[in-house]
Amino acid sequence: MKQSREAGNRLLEVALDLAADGGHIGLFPHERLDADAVGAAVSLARALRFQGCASTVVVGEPVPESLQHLPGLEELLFYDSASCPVFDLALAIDCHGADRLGARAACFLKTPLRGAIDHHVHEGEAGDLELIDAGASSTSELVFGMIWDLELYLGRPVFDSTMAVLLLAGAITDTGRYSYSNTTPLALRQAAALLERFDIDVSQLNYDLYERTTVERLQIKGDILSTIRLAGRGRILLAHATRAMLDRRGAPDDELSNLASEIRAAEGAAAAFLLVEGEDGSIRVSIRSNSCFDAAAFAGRVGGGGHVRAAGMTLGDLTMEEAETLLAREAEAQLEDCLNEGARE
Ligand SMILES: [Mn+2]
Repeated sequence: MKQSREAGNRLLEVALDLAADGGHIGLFPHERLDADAVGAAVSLARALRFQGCASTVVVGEPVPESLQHLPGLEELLFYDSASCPVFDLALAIDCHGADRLGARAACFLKTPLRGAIDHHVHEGEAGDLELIDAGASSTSELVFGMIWDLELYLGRPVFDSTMAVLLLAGAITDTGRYSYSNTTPLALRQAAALLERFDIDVSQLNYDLYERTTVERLQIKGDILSTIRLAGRGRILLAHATRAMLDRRGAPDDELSNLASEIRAAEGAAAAFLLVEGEDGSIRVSIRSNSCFDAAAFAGRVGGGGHVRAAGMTLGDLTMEEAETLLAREAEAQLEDCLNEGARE
């Protein structure tokens, strides 16, 4: 906690120095934008801009339809390899570095001075300009802390209503509406502070983030739930969506990962896997876990990552059937191991 505050303050110092020198900061949220990545990035960019520091959020894809209700998105810069500037400081947001930036990695790496703000589990020491805190419920929580400290330092308000909605959206989605085990007193206090200061329609925000749906989405949800199969004596649940299934319903695949959490809710489930076929034929896997099953460790073995209870990875060169069989076998083995370990302790 103390360390992450120091790292945040270090980042702010560098940013304010850059502001004085006419510097330019680039913020790079991870690909497959979610509310936390975009909310944290845009909020921090605004806060820095108000201090006179040119700040640009560089994205590689249009904001998914499900997030277009968020404010402040008009300022996003769409990445274009020809025009991507060299920044004075480049920050990876809600990810640790270039590997989750897709095509923007080259642009990010072009800037010699780089840092990150992230709450995903990461091996190894954080660098000087890296605020990495796996104990934080969201990157929005970390950015809230930075802006809060900036206000204390400057002695005047920095938050605005756009940041308030964005940071709340990031916190709400990353904590599953303050229901996941990562929900901390701090996350709730931050929400309270934002609601005290700004007139936010929480009910509308929750509807926009969670409830708004379409008939196509309800149908594809039904299709996917009907594919659930069991492994590991019923403790591992796997479900999938092929391209053909998505195309048949004309459903976008941008918010299916919530379904993985729904599947995990089945009584007795230790781990839930949702496999979604991408347009390039690769298979994106969302993992949600209960009990001793470490989703981040599982995903990490094949280049994925995330959190203990929620992680993801991508598999290539496998059919859906092969991928499910492989995941079922590997997950059974990991579950056996962690159950045995627990029994020995
Ligand atoms: Mn996040």
